[in-house]
Amino acid sequence: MTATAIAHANIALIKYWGKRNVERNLPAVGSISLTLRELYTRTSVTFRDDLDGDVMRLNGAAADPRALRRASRFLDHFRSPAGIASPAEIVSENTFPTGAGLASSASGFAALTVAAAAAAGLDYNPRKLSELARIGSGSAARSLFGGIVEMHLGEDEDGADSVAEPLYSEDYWPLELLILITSEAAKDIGSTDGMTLTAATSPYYSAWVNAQAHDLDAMRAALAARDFEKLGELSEFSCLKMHALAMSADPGILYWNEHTTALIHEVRALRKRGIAAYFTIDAGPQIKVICPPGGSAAVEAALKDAPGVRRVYRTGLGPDARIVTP
Ligand code: 2P0
Repeated sequence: MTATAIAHANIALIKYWGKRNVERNLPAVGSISLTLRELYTRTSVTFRDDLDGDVMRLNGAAADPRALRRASRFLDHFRSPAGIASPAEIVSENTFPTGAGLASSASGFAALTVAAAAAAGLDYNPRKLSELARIGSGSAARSLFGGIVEMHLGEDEDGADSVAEPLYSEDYWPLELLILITSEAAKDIGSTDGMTLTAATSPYYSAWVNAQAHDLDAMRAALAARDFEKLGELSEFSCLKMHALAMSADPGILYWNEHTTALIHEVRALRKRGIAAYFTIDAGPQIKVICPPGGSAAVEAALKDAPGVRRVYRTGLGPDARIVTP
């Protein structure tokens, strides 16, 4: 009753922000993302009768009580169909900082899903695993799949069709990404709380939700044509729109620091000099730069010493989540 899984982080080009059902964690909008090779979570789950309750180690230390409670509740979705009453030991490691806008909940819940299902002896297909991962964290549904992935909004009240689907494998278009870390501090307001506040208070929320189908169509067309400029323009548009939406909540949510803003200008200045690069930003202050195949070395050289850049990750597109030997 033990299994170990790896799942890769992902970065959305067309962003998810907002839930249509908070309890079931159903998104209010679809999204499209890239799965990242170098950033991943490795998680082991062991169901053990000798434990008094669930225990979890995260990056070598006992997980904080909130993270443990969230993981515990999530594991009930596997214990219950498998008829397992035993507590679980969870051991999880990330190759990157946790909780700082680097999609740790995406790879974390995806890896936990794959490991927990295998440890519980549940033979679920990837679609079902994606549905379960979504209950843990919306973006985790996308981390089940490698390459380029679409998360569907879905229509079912129970969320059975709010699942991700692979659009293209990682070989289709070997895009490269740079992740420029400007702060390793955990963020003040998490994505879930940020989305709930935004939906409840932003005057722009319905406009955001209503425009998403159009943005998804446009991104699918850019991907089908391997049109890098269009992909980049749409990514910046969706990113800035999402952050403008969050800023329009009451009180406004601002995930950026001064370096984030400066780096937006730097990326746009690079383009004026003929270097292909577009930014996107998630619920944190890090800048992610999308580069065409073979293009990330020049962008890294140009940006790695910019003020406020503490660390740089460079990555291509990664594979599906999977079971590994411990
Ligand atoms: C995304 N983000 O599409 C968007 C853009 C952050 C900004 O999905 O509440 O951790 O667990 O479903 O998936 C981060 O939010 O939120 C996220 P929950 P999640 O990648």
